[in-house]
Amino acid sequence: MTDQAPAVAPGAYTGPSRVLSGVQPSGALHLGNYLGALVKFSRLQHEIDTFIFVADLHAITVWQDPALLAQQTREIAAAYIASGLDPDKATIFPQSVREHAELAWIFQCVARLGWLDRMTQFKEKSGKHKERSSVGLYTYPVLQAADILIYKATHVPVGEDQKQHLELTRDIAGKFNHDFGVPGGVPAFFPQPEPLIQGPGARVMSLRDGSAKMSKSDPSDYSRINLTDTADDIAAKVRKARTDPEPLPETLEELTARAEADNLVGIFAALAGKTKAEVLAEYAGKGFGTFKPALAELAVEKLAPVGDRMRGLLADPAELDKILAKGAARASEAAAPTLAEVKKLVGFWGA
Ligand code: AQP
Repeated sequence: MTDQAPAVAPGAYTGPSRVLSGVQPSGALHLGNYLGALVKFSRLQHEIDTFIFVADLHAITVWQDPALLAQQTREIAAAYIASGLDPDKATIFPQSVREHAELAWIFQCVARLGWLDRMTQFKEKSGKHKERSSVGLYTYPVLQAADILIYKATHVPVGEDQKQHLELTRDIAGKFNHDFGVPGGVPAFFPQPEPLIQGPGARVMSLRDGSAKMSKSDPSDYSRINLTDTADDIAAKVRKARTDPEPLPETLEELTARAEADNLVGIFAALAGKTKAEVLAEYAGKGFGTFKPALAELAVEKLAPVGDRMRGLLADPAELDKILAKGAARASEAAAPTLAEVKKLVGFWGA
């Protein structure tokens, strides 16, 4: 047993590849969630066994109205399906299947306080009133490690803001393998999951401030494009997005120095399935008077059908509940053997 994250795991992980990720049911989904997470999920389901959950356990780290939480959970499930996840292919489920929380407790005893102290998201989210934050908000990355490792997931598609938490998951996996694995054991018990953070949609910034990430909790609705926004809302938000008076530059280097312009070009690129360089090749020298309407048109073309599909799915909550219940049963079935093995490795009575 050590207090440090071991530099190397005892052996390579040789199990099958599996994808896991999730989104919190804590408010309307926005373009950042869509590009940073949702579109990646539906792409991956065709390549790897995919588990995607609605993070209701994470959501309650801050206050959620109990009268709304179940409906918010259905909304995220609807957004998954509307953006292309197929419930017959991927497992779509609520995070509150019991194995996640049970493994999270064991991981709380593996993770070190010093590791959590370094998490920047807690510092950002707790702000100046850290002593009034829930303990769950502080330990949430440990639960996230359990979410991932209970399925021995090897790949985690997330936005860039989650990179540090993924590193913590890798540290927890490494330390568990070291402390409880078969001595010198090959293969390793848990994999060291890889974050899948690529493309121009990995970090979508606020439309009002190019230095802040687009976020559900930003008080200004004009800072984000919601998946349920109408075509008129989307056009108005793009038109009002903060920019500078210069035309778009020729090179990526010049673009990087202009946060707001960089963000809009990145959004265009992600929606169009192009690189930022390709977008600049088309729009360099043109002003925002030309670029913004083109971006608004593209955003409406890509997002309006997702919003329409979401509304259609939400009109039949019983069907969404059926999908979530089936997913929960499938998830539990996949998680139970890992939890049983973990209990045995830790040495619990009766395991
Ligand atoms: N701005 C973003 N750009 C790219 N990806 C993003 N994600 C979130 N914001 C951006 C990715 O979306 C997934 C789900 O996030 P979440 O709902 O679990 O929580 P979050 O990251 O806390 O989302 P928000 O919008 O920022 O919520 P609040 O305001 O409540 O904190 C993750 O993969 C995340 O990386």
